[in-house]
Amino acid sequence: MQTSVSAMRGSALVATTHTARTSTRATRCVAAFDARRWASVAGVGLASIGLTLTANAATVKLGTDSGGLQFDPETVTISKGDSVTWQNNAGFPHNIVFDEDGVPSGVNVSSLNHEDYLNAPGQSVTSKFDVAGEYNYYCEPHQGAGMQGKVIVN
Ligand SMILES: [Cu+2]
Repeated sequence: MQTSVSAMRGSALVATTHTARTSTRATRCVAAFDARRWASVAGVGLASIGLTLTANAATVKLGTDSGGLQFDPETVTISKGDSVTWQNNAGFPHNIVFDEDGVPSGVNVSSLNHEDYLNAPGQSVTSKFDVAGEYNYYCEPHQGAGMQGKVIVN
């Protein structure tokens, strides 16, 4: 019983927040205030709400804003079950390749790799990481230029 009630409350909060994002600045302030009041009524700390609403994901640019052949940032740290999205930025085509010796043992790299070249501006791909550890990867076209990155999964 208690679980379903709190699930409903969670949904209500997400709806409120979504509305706030698409509204004017003034409305957003009001909505934030409402959320704070809601939090105190429900006995939920604002800190925990913040954690819940923070997207559990990281985004990595393919090529730096200045055109460098690098992943930006080169290292991202996420939690188990989170995803990483790579987005074409500059100097493409790029791709995302993990080798078996660069990931935790037993991880199937074919579920992480995006070997097809990303050719279009803004094109993106996403992989989900379910096993803790360090994952090293590189871009095949620019491996010789040192385009490599790391995902740390806690
Ligand atoms: Cu590349």
